[in-house]
Amino acid sequence: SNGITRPKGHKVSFHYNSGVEDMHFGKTHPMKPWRLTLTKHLVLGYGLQYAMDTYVAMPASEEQVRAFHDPDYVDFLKAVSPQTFETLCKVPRYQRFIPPKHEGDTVDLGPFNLSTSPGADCPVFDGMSEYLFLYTGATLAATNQLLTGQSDIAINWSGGLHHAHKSEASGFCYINDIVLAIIDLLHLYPRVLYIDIDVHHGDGVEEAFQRQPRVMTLSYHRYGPYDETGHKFFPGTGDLADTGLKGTIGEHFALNVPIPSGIDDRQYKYLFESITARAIDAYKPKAIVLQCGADSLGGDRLGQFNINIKQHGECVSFVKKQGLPLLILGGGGYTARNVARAWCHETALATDNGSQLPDRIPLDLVPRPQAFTGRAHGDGLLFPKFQRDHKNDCVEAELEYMVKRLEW
Ligand code: VJV
Ligand code: CA
Ligand code: ZN
Repeated sequence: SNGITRPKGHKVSFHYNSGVEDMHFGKTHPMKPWRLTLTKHLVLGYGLQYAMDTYVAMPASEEQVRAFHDPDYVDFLKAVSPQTFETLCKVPRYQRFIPPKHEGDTVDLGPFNLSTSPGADCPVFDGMSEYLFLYTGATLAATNQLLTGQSDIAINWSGGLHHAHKSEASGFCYINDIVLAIIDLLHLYPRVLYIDIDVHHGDGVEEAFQRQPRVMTLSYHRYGPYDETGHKFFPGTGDLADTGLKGTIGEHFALNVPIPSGIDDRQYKYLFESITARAIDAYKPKAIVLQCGADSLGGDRLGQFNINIKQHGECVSFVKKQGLPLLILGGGGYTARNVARAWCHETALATDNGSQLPDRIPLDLVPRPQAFTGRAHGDGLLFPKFQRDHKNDCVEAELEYMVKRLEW
C-alpha cells in the first residue's frame, strides 16, 4: 500500500474538468493552464484520489455567471473567440465597455479589457469561452458540495481568479469564480471569510463585497512603492489603510496586508498566523474560502516573495485547523513545476496525508501514462532545494507594525 488513507472526521472533494488543460493564452504569456496537468498528474501519481471524492465538473451556466457579472459581459464571453472578436466589438451595446486609451498603452484594448494583441494580460484565445465556464463550473460544484454538507473541504485548483470585475476582465482573470462562490455560500452562511495568499492583491473580490459586512476579505500581497520600471506591482491596490468602503456598513470588513519583496517563511508565518487568527476570532465566520495562488512561492516567474512550499502549505493547514466548511481554490502561479508541487502537497494536507508523500512518486502505485517516470518534475523532488532569489526588503519593524495596526 502507498500509505494514502481517507481522512478521519472530515470529507474532502476534488472538482476538476481536464478541458481546461489544453488552453493557450499565447506563446509567452505567463499563465500556463498546463500547470494544472502537472498538478493532476502529481495528485494521481501519489494516489491522493483514494483519500477524497473526485468529480468531473460541468461548465457553469450563463445564468450562474450573471449572479455577479453584467449580462452584456456574460453574453460577450459566451460568444467570443479569435474568429468572432472583431465582429462582436462592432455590436453597439458593447461599445460602452471599451476602456479609454491611456498614454503609452502598447496593446489595443477592446470591450471589457479584452484584446487579441499578443502582449495583452487578458487575450482572446481559442477555446477561451469553454475554459472560463469550465473553471467557474468546478468552483460552483465545489461550493455546492459544501452547501449540501457532502464535503467539509472542497478543492478546485483551476479556480481562484480574483481580479475579474463585474464587467471587465483583469490580470488573466475573466470570470470571478470566487465572488460567485461566496454569493452562493451567503445563502446558507451568515458570515464568510475570504483569505487570499496569492502574491497579488485580491482586488476583484474585495471590490465586490466592499459595501457589506457579511463577507470579510483578507489579502496578503506584494505592495510597495514604484519599482525601477516606474510601475507599481499589479494591481497597485490593497494598502493597509484600505479596509472597505467608507461610509457604508461594509467599512472595516476588508483587511489588507501589504508586504515588501523577499519576505521569508518565518516572517510570512508570523504575519499570516497572527493576523488570520485575530480576524477569525473577531469575525467568527461560518465558512472560509481560501485562494492559494502559488505565485507567492520563491522562484516564481512573476512573484517576488521567498516563501517555500512548506510554509505555503502551513497556511492551508492553519485555515483547515479552524474546522469550518472550507473552499480551497488555486489562482496565480507561474513557475509551473512549483505550482504542481505546492498544490499536490496541499491536496495531501487537506486529506491528512501531508506526511505520506515521499520526494519521489512510488512507482508501484497505479496504472499511469508511460510518460510518468516516477520523478516529480525538474530535479525530481517534491520538495526541491530551491528558492530565495528575491531581494529581502522586509523590515521586521514593518511586519510588527502591521500586526499591531490590524489588531482592533
Ligand atoms: O502589470 C500588469 C499590467 C500591465 C499592462 C499590460 N502589460 C501586458 C503588462 C503590464 C500593467 N499586469 C500584470 C497582471 C498580473 C496578473 C496576476 C494574476 C493573478 O496571479 O493574481 C491571479 C491569476 C502582469 N504581470 C506580468 C504580466 N502582466 C505579463 C503579461 C504578459 C506577458 C508578460 C508579463 C502578457 C502577454 C505576454 N507576456 C506575451
Ligand atoms: Ca493576495
Ligand atoms: Zn497572482
